[in-house]
Amino acid sequence: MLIRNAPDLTDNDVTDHGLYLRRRQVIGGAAGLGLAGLAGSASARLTYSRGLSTSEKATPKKDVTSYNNFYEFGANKDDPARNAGALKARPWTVRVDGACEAPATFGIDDLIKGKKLEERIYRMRCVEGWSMVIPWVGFPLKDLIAAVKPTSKARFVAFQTLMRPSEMPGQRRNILQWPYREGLRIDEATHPLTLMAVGLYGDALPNQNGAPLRLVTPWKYGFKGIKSIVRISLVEKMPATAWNLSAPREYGFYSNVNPAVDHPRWSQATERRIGEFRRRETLPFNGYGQHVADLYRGMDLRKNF
Ligand SMILES: Nc1nc2c(c(=O)[nH]1)N[C@H]1C(S)=C(S)[C@@H](COP(=O)(O)O)O[C@H]1N2
Ligand SMILES: [Mo]
Repeated sequence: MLIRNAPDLTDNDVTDHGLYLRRRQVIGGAAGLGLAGLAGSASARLTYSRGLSTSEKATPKKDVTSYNNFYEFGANKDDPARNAGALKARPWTVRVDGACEAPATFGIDDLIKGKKLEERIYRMRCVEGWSMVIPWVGFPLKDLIAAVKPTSKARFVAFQTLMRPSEMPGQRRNILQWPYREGLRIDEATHPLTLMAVGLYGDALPNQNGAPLRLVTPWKYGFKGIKSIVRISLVEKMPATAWNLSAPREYGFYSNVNPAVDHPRWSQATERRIGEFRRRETLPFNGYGQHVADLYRGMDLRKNF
């Protein structure tokens, strides 16, 4: 899986000691802010693998937490940071159901407890043509899917965001069909790169970034990374997704980053890395092709955009 000569990936999965200590300090400090769920009683065993992380410079935390897309809180980039304080991210439950033998409703802190959290520094490419490098903390989605024992009918995974217009002003307007929905094929969902993020820069996720739990699929456009998830369903048929329902010609189900397939209204060949002046070239699968290209072997990626 890991390619040794990949320039931006480390070639092993061992814990980086400096990082391990630094993160333990950060998490220890965070515990007092009500983030005990991230630390847990087994904090001594927390390891932050860097095996799948990029070594590119992370985008400053200030930008990651103030330049956001989260339409439930408004359509401008600064709306989420301004309005998401109203969201109550505790208590919080996540229902995992559908084609599985052991459907369950997890309290968010129980879900996080006992998970080996990892730091994953991933590139994120928004379909609008900008990008960031974000140090997430989370666990592989495949671990959660395995816990509910999927049946052979589980061919896709459908995700839903919280529906709570009282705390999410954007949901009082029909900008999208609420709740926000996303989906993955089961092999995409169980791919080692696919992360359930619960933290950012070593702290619990800020509300504007999708607290308390959001999806991260770094080889796909950012909108696949659905925020503030309350339901994950294993399903037989390809599920509906919010952006595809809204503009099917512009946003397909797969939404893999692809510089060769333009958005109907703009080119996808280049991107603006937040904090940089000159645009850079966009890479196929956002630079993760050596990990994920096999998932799409034989598929026409123009048709399946
Ligand atoms: N529920 C929900 N999830 C969402 C969105 C949204 O509007 N609502 N926007 C998406 C888009 S377009 C992007 S680019 C990323 C942005 O994530 P960030 O703000 O944490 O960088 O979140 C995605 N997840
Ligand atoms: Mo986006």
